[in-house]
Amino acid sequence: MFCYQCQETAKGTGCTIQGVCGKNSKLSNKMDLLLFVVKGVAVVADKLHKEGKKVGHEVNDYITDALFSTITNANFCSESINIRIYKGLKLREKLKKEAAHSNILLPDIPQVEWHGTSPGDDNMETPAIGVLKEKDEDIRSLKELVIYGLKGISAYVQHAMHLGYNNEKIHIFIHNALSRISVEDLSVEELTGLVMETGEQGIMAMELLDKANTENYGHPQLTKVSTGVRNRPGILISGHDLYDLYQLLEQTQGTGVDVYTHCEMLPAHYYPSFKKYRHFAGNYGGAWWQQREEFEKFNGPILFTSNCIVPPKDDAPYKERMFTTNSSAYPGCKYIMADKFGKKDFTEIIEMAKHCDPPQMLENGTITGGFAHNQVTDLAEIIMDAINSGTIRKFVVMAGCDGRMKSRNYYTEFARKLPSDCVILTAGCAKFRYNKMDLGDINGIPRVLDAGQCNDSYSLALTALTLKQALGLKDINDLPIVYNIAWYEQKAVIVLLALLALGIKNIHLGPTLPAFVSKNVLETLVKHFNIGGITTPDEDLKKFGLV
Ligand code: FSO
Ligand code: SF4
Repeated sequence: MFCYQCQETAKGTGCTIQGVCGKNSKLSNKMDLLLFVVKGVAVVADKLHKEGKKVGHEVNDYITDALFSTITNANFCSESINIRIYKGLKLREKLKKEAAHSNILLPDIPQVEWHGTSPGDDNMETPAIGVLKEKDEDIRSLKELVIYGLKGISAYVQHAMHLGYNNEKIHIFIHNALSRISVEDLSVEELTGLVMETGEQGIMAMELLDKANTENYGHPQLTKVSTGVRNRPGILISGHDLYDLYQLLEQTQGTGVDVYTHCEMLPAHYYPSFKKYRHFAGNYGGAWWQQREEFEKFNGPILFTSNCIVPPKDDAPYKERMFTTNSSAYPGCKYIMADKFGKKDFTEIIEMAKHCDPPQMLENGTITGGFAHNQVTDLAEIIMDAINSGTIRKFVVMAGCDGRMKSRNYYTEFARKLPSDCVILTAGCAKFRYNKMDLGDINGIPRVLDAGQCNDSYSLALTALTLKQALGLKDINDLPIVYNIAWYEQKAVIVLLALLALGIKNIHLGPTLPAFVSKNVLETLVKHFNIGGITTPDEDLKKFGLV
């Protein structure tokens, strides 16, 4: 195996024996094979698009789901990856028939020609396909950067699609980008262009999901979320899919079971439509990587609607209470399938919950959030007054992900040491490093403004554009905003590419720079965007002009 797609990759270079995330080499190789098959489907779909043929929605569904299933911590189930491999081969053959019918010539490449062996064969003979097949380090780096960006886009688009929102242009781009990577001999310059285009599509994907979420559930509002527990059994829901949460809340009404959010589902509490459910009890625990300890204490069933799954220990008592859905899966855990209308039946989870003890209390406080673009626009006048009077001197975007590494204490320290005239803008699970600290407020504006999930980084970009307009600035980089972003997996990659596509410069990325960014690619990023890493909180506070 070779995988270097996330921040926690072994030795900061690549996992080669076993993934730090828990993915074993067999699963990793299988995911490489799935990506290989996905590329074949995309090549044929792209050819059909170019000849003006319509490609059915099953291709869009398949490719977004398959890419999402290979995101860090989304899917640990070899069997479910196998199913996707064979589904892809079948779909590709169907598309090839359509191409032949219209006399469309297809490239003669293994991704289009390979037929696999028998379904479920773990030792299937596979073509040489992994990341390292590309020998040129810079080309490999740029190709992987595009692929990781596409994985992030796929995740966001999938959540939007569940709510009935879609954008065909994004799918056509995904197919074309995968096809170009597979078929063409792209130069560094061409691939750099493709990376930037991926960022632009990332903005569209986040915009689509924002529209889907807000048109269905209203605009997030300033909200205090309880972190305590009640005395009834509960179901814990994690991940990012608001449609799953909606269905679960509907089905648990009047059952005597409460619903709690974990990690990236916390921002669901900010949406007006979810506030009406009296059994929507609060948020339980911290960031995704703390789940082993927290899930044990929760006592009730846990539903994963996307990443991030931490493989439970063999004897973990909560293992039999774990359920997955969408692109996520874990061996031995029950998978909840949607019917053809996207509806899910959560009866089994609810029935299980009824026989569980109520959650053990971990803490008893509140978390404040809900500062997505609409709420910030409502507060624009107060914020502008505070900027003009110098009460707010700087904003610091500290969006992104949290992770296990001790080095991430940097972000807690950084937030704690930030001068009192600075406000943090955040989104994603990175906030769990500082969102329970009392950092106070400025004229009633909390010093941590949480826009929501990682995809709500889109809101942070809109906030920056609103401020730029209000301050009459020509360049977004003239704003009093510093970017100090934490990354972990591929959704953070697309957020980063989207910010670059918006022309945002001077982004600091940590706790370490991506292993998949080669020396030369990094030099290009530094030259054009002045991207940098992090050092220590004290040094960086000085370097960023905050103290
Ligand atoms: Fe975090 Fe996990 Fe949202 Fe990611 S829970 S790390 S970037 O999946 O998606 O912020
Ligand atoms: Fe390693 Fe990250 Fe890949 Fe898992 S996802 S195998 S931790 S690089």
